[in-house]
Amino acid sequence: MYLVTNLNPGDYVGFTFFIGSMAMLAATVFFFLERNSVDGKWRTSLLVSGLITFIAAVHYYYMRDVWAISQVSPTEYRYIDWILTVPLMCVEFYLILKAFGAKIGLLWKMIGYSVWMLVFGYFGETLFSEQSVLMGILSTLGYLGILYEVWLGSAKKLAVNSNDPILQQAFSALGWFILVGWAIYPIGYMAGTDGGWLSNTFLNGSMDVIYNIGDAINKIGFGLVIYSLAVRSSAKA
Ligand SMILES: *C/C=C(C)/C=C/C=C(C)/C=C/C1=C(C)CCCC1(C)C
Repeated sequence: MYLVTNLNPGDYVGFTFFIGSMAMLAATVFFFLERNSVDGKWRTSLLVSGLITFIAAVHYYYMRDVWAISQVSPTEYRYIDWILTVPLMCVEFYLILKAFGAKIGLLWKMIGYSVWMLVFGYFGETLFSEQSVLMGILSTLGYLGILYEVWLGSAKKLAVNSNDPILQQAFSALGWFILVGWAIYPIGYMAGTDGGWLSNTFLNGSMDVIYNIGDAINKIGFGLVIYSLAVRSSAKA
């Protein structure tokens, strides 16, 4: 049975779940259809962008209903979405870096860091919510690992040594998404977990709104940046 429940006035979490599900769906159609208008070497990147928003769209449909019916944060669906989409974002990175000579080991390292980050985040929101601060710190170590690879480590070195300015721009744009866009998530976590460092501020109760904004920026925005670089690089070729 499919239940339809109206949203309450002022239910911003509900609003953003609804907008999020539509935006992810529209972005998916866009990325899939635009694949044909770019150069061959960018097609896989656009395919992965579309898969990321597709996976998110499906989860948003579920999360939106869970929220509308029960007003409970759909933590499990959220983390199932992330455990699939964050590694795919690492794949996006790898696809760009492959042109610079990246080895598959770098992809596995980044996926390892992101799984670590998400597992401890999930623990902090659920099974070990009394230790949410400790879990958040452990999770952040994984995030720092990713940041290190991208800004200082082997990924950065590969990009610096390349001579393709458009690929370098793509790499640097994705680096900024990870530094600034991904930093939105720990803010949501600190606002929403028991004893979280922002749980006594005006942000209290807005964890899902913050996560939803983060997802729109990082999944759709990230895909659009890749799209625009792909279009520019195809026009030059
Ligand atoms: C599409 C979904 C994305 C890009 C999700 C990214 C999620 C994070 C970067 C989450 C990070 C967290 C921390 C760094 C500490 C607190 C716990 C998390 C999991 C919210």
